[in-house]
Amino acid sequence: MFFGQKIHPLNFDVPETLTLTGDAVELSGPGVRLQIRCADIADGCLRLRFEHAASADLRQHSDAVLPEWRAGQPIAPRREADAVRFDAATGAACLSARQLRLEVAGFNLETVAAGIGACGDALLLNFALCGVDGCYGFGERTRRLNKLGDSADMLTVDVVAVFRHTYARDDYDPTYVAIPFAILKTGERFLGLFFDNPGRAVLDAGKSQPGEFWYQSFGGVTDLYLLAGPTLPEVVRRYAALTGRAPLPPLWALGYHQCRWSYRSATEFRQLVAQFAAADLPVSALWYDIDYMDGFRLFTWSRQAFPDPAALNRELQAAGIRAVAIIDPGVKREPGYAVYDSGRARRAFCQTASGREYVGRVWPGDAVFPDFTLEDARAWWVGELTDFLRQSAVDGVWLDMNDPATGYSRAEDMRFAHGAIPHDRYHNQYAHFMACASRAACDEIDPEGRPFLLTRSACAGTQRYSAVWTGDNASNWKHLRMALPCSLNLGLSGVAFNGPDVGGFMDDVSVELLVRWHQAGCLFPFFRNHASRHSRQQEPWQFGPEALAAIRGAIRTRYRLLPYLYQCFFAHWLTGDPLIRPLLYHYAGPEYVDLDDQYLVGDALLVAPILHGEGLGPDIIRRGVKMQERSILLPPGAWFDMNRGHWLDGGCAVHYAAALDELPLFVRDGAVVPYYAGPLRNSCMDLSAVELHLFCREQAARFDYCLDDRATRRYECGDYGVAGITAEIDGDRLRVEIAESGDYPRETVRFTPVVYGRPELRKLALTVNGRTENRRLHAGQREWLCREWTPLVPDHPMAY
Ligand code: MIG
Repeated sequence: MFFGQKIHPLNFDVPETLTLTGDAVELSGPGVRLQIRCADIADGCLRLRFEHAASADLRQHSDAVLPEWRAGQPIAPRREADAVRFDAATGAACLSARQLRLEVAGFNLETVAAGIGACGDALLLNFALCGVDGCYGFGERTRRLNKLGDSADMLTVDVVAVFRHTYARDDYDPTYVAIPFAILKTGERFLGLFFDNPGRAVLDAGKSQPGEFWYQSFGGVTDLYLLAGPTLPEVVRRYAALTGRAPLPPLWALGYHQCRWSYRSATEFRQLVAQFAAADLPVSALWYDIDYMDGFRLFTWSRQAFPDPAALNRELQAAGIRAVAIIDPGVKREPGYAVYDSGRARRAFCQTASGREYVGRVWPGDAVFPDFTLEDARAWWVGELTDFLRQSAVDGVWLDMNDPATGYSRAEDMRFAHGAIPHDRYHNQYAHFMACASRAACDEIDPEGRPFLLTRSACAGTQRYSAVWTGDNASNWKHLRMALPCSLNLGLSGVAFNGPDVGGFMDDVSVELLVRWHQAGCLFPFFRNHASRHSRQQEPWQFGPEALAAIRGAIRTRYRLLPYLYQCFFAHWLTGDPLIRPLLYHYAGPEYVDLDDQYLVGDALLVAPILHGEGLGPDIIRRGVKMQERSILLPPGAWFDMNRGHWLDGGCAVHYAAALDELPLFVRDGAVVPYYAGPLRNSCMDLSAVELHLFCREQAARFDYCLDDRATRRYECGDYGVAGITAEIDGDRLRVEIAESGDYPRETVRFTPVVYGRPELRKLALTVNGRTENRRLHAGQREWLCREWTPLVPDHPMAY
């Protein structure tokens, strides 16, 4: 089968009769015997299970859903004339031989005529898209945010390898990630459809047949989870509860990352440290791409280039910089190479149907692949990876080529469980189980700490183990533009911790593109500059002082806002809300349905990056400075413009011109933005003192600030507190209330209010927790983007 091909609906057999057998409903006819069961999973979550009764393997091989939700409460079908109903508190499913009707939280969905069918082990569900005006999710995708009129092939692939001449386009499909999750929108009601089947599947939202949503799985069990809204956040939160949320990352992982394929020697790493310092740029991690290895042998180092990796990495750590190393799954097939020998002895590698070790051809040449679905193979991997990380003092793990890329060999011959399970059952989950085992290795090394892992391929649920980057993009404006909807949809699909290669991976970046990409991405959850070995160097200082200054503004802004980003991660862990969000996450109206060239970070910041340059879009000259112009939709309410330092009225679209060093960034009236005002020294940050930037024009500002040790995983057991912050301007007085609650020592963070209020309030008296402070607020200087702003700051540091 080629990419993009589907099974023609006319090739599906349609059931003709319905029978009831215990908890199951059987739909049958010539060529089709489907068993359907329904279960109540949780409040707002209902599951329909579709099994082919004649299939040889009736197990659900997916690891997407958290174990605690897998069983569910079976719902007994109730007969109703020629149909049956499954009724639950969340909603109902009504099934006849030829039709399925769903009613969940005010959202109705039904299959079209001949909309349920089977073609061998393939399953078809075709729904009518009556009144549906938006579709979101789909995991990591190209093209636009709204997937209505689009389709997605759920198959994980090494994109550049399979689209060798077309990788630079903005419409390739499939991608590295397969998450069969769709969120339908009708007016202001949303419904989530999660088709839990780890095998290849197609989701087509009206591309092949306008007005119809097609789901086709090519084999295996499909669990359709219906996730109630009615709002978009409710759907997203329910999906995240079902498949898991990202654990809190270490603080350093939230900083700026510098990568290239490859920095080739210890000398080069030391030079980078010096270059970052000379450029006055903080950096949190430097990355080892494949050339650190000895002949691409996993868990080895090229000793000429890196004589003492552990010493080098400790040296980096002392400078506040962490080291992340790439780990590919392919193990060089070389008798005598210890990793191969020990894996072979443990029978840890994937096999062909007849029981041979499956051989692919990737970086090390002929290579075998760990079967991460086997507990014993995972245990072997944990041992090998643990030793490697320990001995080399590496801090983070970068999982690549796990789509899995097998190079010369066709992947279908790679089978699992010693050849017993066909490739398709675990193809899309290969990276998932690799990430699971790799995280276990990190846990082994530091059971109390927080690991950092990044993976290229992923499926539903992988967010529990690893962050995801969106793979090999290209240095062109289309790919910068596409990075927004791609990361936004990935976030709506449970993978909150994600981001693109900043600057673009393939091809040569230009000055403007590099600057604009840093600005667009500096508030993404994951922020890493990375380029291919064939591309020109694209470190921030490669293009002269003007570009460097602009990039510095973006990078430093990220570090200033790191406490806010950290709070967004905390909120994600608590609720499932993504970090970066399309505007329709919080604002209702038709103008937001397709809006994907601007985004929100949390609910307070609005980023509308410049996504064009070099004559490709409107540019103007103002006061002798070249600027790029774009239109920005500001939702209702007042927004503080961080470039110009004044309030704008929302509820309209504005034309905005931004010089090369400007990122259009706005803060909502009523927001509290935690800000780090201390010295910037790579990833060394003392967050025991944080400024609370209070944006109070008309609105009182509120925020729940989570307090924890920011380093261990004790928060998972409830060891964290919440500082409930409110701020209000009342006449000539600023009243701030900070009330701490929860299971954490009090007053471990010193908060200092900084006010962005109405300009007429030059001097405010300050009341904190009912106590009048004799400090007054004066105009002060704060660094935002490339500017210094003058909000009202206390005359000297304060505690409350
Ligand atoms: O065949 O390790 O997506 O980030 O630099 C290419 C080399 C293998 C693909 C990854 C890319 C990485 C590159 N890898």
